[in-house]
Amino acid sequence: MLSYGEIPFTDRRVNKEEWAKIKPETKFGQLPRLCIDGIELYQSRAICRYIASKLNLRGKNDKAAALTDMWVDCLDDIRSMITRFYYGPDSEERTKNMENLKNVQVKSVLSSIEKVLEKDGTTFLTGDEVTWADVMLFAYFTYIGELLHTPDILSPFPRLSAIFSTIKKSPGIQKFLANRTPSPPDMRALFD
Ligand SMILES: N[C@@H](CCC(=O)N[C@@H](CS)C(=O)NCC(=O)O)C(=O)O
Repeated sequence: MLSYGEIPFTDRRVNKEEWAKIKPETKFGQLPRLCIDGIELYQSRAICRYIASKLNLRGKNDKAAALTDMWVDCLDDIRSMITRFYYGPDSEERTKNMENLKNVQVKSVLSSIEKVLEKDGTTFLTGDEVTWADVMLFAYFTYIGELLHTPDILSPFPRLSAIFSTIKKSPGIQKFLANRTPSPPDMRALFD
């Protein structure tokens, strides 16, 4: 969200040892944390929503903002459906679940969402203007594409793909992608 809005920031990553030192001083014992405007903010969606407010991406009125929040929660459900199994230890059950998520469950949810977009006939998730839900769609599906090793996961869904591409082409995201630290093939390595 910060990159999309071209708001300069310091992206501080911590290793396991640093995290053990920092954790007790965090509000809920978790990251991410955003220090901004004299406040210390936790919870990723609350953080993104705050930045979205600064960028006028919450939706043009209360109804549009509610629909935008709805889409963000809907996308977050897909992320959580995957991460629930992804971050578990290797097992036959995990392999089976991941295959099923990749080949059946995620496609089925995406197909339902694509139908909703077709029916609504809007360019973006909430109407014809970009909102933070569209930026989150890009962020979530970049992450999900990496988790499932299927970067083209949205390609069978033209409306979702079009939103993803529009956000990807924005100057802030192009800069972010050019400078981004590559993710490891198995994201569980980040927590070793
Ligand atoms: N609901 C929180 C979840 C945050 C969360 O689960 N953070 C994990 C990393 S992804 C964490 O800080 N884990 C370290 C720990 O629990 O020690 C959010 O969206 O920010």
